[in-house]
Amino acid sequence: MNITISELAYFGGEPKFKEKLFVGRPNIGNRDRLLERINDMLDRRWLSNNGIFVQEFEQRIAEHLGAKHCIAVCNGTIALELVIRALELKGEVIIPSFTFIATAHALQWQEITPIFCDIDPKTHTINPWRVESLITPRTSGIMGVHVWGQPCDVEALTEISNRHNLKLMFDASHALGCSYNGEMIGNFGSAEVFSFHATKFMNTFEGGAIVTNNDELNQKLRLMKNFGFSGFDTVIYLGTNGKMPEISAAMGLTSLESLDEFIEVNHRNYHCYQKGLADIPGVYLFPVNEIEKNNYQYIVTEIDENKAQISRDLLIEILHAENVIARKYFYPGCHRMEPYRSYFPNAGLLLPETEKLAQKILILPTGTSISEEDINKICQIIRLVIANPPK
Ligand code: T4K
Repeated sequence: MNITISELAYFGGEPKFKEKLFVGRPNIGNRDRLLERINDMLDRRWLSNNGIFVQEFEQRIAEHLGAKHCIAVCNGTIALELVIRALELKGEVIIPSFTFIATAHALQWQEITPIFCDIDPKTHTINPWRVESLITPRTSGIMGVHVWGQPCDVEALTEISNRHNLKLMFDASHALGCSYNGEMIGNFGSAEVFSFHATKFMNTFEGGAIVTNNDELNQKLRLMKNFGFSGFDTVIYLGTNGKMPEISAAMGLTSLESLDEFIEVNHRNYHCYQKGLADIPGVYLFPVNEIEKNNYQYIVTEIDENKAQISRDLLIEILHAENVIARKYFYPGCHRMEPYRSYFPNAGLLLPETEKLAQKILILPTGTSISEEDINKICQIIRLVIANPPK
């Protein structure tokens, strides 16, 4: 691609991509296997309520993570709500503000106040040293988020929660297939929650799972996700409908069969971006710690406006005009979204790193729908724009 700045779509040229390139385009496994499973499901007329696909899916996830129990549910948000309730969290729970809004809403939905903690700018995850200063007599727990699959400082958070007698859980929505100190995410805190939403690198259309090594919690969660039923006519616990349908588990089993391939493609794409973005002033690719296992599902960059001499927002507009639908996850931070913005209008004062990162973050497309050629073109566009910053 040999073009000048004036040929970019933002300045009146043709978009360099005919089709939109999305962050979070679903990865699809083997279609024939999926359709076979769907036909089997239809033949058996078993569509939900702990069918054989859900049971097999739970077993495969638990095996993959080396954990005792996996409880499959209908989405990641319900999974968070169930764990919060099963752990009997109340009062206040400390979470990062730099996360998808579901992390905060899952608490507030149950009238528990999310207390927003700042992040460590090097890892984008909750800063354990800031957590401690936010603990009050109303605090009942801490929820870390392994954002981008980058593990929290699990050791420090475990130590703090033990010392203050607080419950610890993790929102691991991004972290399937990632490890911390060589152990798979899924094995930390009282429980960890995964999302298998369509936009996650492994999807079940909609879906989620709770993974725990705690037998009692497992039993409780299994009751809670099915209205508290313990038999045909017996309800022994308060519950909701959190069940994963069979069609989602069919997709999940099929996706799991291609998991290694999805990760390999994401890995290849990450290295392609690494090369393509190298030495562009003001563009920083968030590094993946390659000593651990990773899923590489988000291409995370930070744009330093001073060095790049263009605002992150203008760069996004230019990319969108080219049909590269880059995203600003998780701008502007939960504390600046309702209802939290109204509850805590000055929360930003205690969240300087979150505020800074939210202004710089830019997520680029990856996954099996993106080719190396696409990535090279995206990087060339960014390089061209930054070499010729629009006034
Ligand atoms: N905790 C964390 C840390 C999370 O990131 C999430 C979800 C949750 C909890 C809750 O888990 P779930 O209850 O969702 O299981 C998307 C996803 O909807 C959300 O699941 C995800 N995090 C979040 C990071 O991203 P949006 O509002 O950005 O979605 P949307 O509709 O803009 O789609 C994202 C992109 O994907 C678009 O550019 C288009 C593309 N897309 C989307 C869908 C649904 C496709 O190409 N095909 C599709 O089928 O939230």
